[in-house]
Amino acid sequence: MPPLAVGPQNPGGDDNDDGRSGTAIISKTKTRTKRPNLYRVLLLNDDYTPMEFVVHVLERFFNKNREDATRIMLHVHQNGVGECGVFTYEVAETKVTQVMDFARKHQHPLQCVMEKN
Ligand code: TYC
Repeated sequence: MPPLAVGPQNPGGDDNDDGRSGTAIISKTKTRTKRPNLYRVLLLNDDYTPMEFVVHVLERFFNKNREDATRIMLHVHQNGVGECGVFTYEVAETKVTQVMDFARKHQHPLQCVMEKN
């Protein structure tokens, strides 16, 4: 016995059933991967924060080894600003907050900011 009539939107049917007995529509959903916006996290130079503290910040919060941390710190010292890393919005925001809290706790005026890449 043939199936009872089904409407144009195929009520009651599954997605691969066009309502005609013995036939099916195979649909494929396209995967669309969106690249996230990225943000640079920057350290700013000042006259008071000890160089060793900045190196420690780069090791602790940006997972730099001592050599890279020293290179970045000296770049900031000489140029006024330097990049610690590039992250998604939430990660960048967390890094900035962690660095600012840590600097405040140790009473250093070190500033850390983020900017859209
Ligand atoms: N200019 C600081 C000094 O001479 C060192 C320093 C480097 C401070 C980098 C901040 O982001 C900074 N003690």
